[in-house]
Amino acid sequence: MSEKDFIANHPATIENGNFQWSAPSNIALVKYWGKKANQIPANPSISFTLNNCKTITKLAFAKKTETGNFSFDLLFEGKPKEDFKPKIQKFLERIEVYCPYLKQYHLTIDTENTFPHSSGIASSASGMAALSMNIMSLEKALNPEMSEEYFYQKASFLARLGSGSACRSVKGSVVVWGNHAEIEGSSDLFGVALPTKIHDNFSNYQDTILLVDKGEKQVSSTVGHDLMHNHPFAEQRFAQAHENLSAIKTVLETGNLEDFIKIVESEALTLHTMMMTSMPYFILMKPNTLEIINRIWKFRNETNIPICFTLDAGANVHVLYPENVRATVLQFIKDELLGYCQNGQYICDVIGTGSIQL
Ligand code: 2P0
Repeated sequence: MSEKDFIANHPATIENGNFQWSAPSNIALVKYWGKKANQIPANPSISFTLNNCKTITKLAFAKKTETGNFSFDLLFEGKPKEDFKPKIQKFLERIEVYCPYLKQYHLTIDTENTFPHSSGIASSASGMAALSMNIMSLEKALNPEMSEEYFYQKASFLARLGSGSACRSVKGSVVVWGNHAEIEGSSDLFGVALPTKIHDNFSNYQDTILLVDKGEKQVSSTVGHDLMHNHPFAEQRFAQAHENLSAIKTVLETGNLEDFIKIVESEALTLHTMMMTSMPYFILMKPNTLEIINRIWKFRNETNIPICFTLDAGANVHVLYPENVRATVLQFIKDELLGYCQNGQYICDVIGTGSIQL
């Protein structure tokens, strides 16, 4: 598939209607950090799709007479939210060439998250994915012949243009985004479900998100990605991501949790190392992030329970572990880790399957 395959030319034959989709957040195991023009990733990444942290978006559309500009209202939890509008406007402009029919409609986008606003959990992945699913439902209504494969590929393609990681929140439990020599069908343009059988060790894999710092992001992801241009270690990092993706593909097939832990924790620390070694430089962890990591390592050494951590571009910690140790790990988290969380807050999540039409 190339970009041109995603250009739609369907007349806007429907007067009005509405759709509603939920889309989950995702947590990267091999991280996307650095991008080229047009939201093309500098390296391939892979993520677990989450289940409970999600955005629910309703899109209502009504034909209008003036078609020169985009026209939309943006509601967050039912109330107008002006400060979200510029991001949506930019997104619509980016996808205009692929979805020209959108200018024929007035759109009402009504969106909400299942996780607390400003929890430090990025809503851009789930938000852009949920909006893209709705847009594709509209496109499918205009073009009922569309195949299911195309529907999901283009939804992921559009989501990527909104926010890179959003393309991994469309379909599948383990999603790869970015060309990788050993993963058939992988693409820089959209995410694809890892096309191999995942070992049972990863069924219902748990992700408990410890909210260490719920404040505004210190560095936007756009700025962060940008810092990989002219970064002294960029080329080595991009090569390493390809190697780690090869290795984790094998791990996901064989169920080797020891190797899983090594790759996932190393990826998280590498992401943060890139931020510490860029110019300007940033430390995105907080003291409590390090306390939690040390507690996790101590617990793992003492119990041999295969729990590990990963991080996004912030201070919160994602604690990953298999379902069969859930009770023990949750007790450990409550006893030893919640004291390091802001107001003791955490979110229990589990690997999910992607977007759902409601
Ligand atoms: C990831 N992150 O793979 C990496 C790891 C955060 C840490 O993708 O500029 O919001 O919208 O394409 O997707 C966060 O960056 O960036 C991110 P844009 P995005 O999940």
